[in-house]
Amino acid sequence: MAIFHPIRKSAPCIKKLERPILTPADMPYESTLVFNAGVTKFNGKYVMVFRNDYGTDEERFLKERCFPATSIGVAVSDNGIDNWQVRTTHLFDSPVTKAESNGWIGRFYDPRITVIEGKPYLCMASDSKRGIQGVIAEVDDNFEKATVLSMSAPNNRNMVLFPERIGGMYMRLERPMAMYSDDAYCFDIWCSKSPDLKFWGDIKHIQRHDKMPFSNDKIGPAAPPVKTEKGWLTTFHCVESNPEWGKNGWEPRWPHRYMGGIMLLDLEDPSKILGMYKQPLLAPDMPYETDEGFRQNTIFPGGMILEDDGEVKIYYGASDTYECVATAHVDELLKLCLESNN
Ligand code: BMA
Repeated sequence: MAIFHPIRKSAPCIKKLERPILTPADMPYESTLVFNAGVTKFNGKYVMVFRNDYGTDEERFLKERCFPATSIGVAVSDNGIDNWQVRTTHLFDSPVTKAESNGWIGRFYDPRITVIEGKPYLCMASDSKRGIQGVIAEVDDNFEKATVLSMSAPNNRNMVLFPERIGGMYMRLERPMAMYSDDAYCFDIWCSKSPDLKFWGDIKHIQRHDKMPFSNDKIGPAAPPVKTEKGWLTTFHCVESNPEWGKNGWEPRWPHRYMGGIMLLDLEDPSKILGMYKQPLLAPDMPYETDEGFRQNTIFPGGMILEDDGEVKIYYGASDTYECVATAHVDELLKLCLESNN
């Protein structure tokens, strides 16, 4: 096991399970990596929409250096923890056709789910030779068919929708990738508004990637925000890079550690941060996060559910290989965000 310094640990209030909750071995179809899922509670069931990369394995990947195909799969569970029933059909498979994507050919990945006014929507990233766009799609109530509503301009990889309109407008967090900033690149978190989920504007800057206390590289929105009395509780991912971190998974070099952070945004104006935990909420510290899989030390949260009893389930991809869940009480998470000496 590679030990990275400084050592980072998940917040003390976080409970993780012994093993991931969904893996490539659980798939009824070809699968190499199952990760970066969105999860919601819908009509009494937990619905997970996940990324499935397939068409290679470790040996082939080392020669060809690519994942030829990605599909977006669906799994359903009664308790959000185990017994996930994986559907045999996908919402999307690559290459995504022109008809499915308003003229796009490529792949969709990293889905997040938000239910707004009783209707589920997906945010995804899409790749092509002309850049990365953020995709918003509506999904039918059975999670059998998704239809693209809008796509952002390149390059914008991480978008999440708020679960209700704020001041009459739909809102999203997003992470455009600016190339001509005063830094070599500028991967910050922004937020914008829309009257109809298609036209987006009134963009406001939220958080700089280069002002993070425990990372020094990109940041981006993670799971869709959850409403609490104190504000919008929301996770983000952040990347710590160090050229000395060499082999860290299948590739000869992967000098990065991805972690999950948590912050609280103002209920009426979510472009205002009310508080942020100054340490990682989720750091890679379980063997399946540090010692197994494609890209080790990679935590990528995509789903967060607040239960009636105050338990928060946080779903995240680990090692770009598995889907996992961690839990914490909402009061503890709020305390992390609001207590200044963290
Ligand atoms: C990001 C995305 C994610 C992935 C992460 C770590 O840029 O591609 O899907 O989890 O890198 O590999």
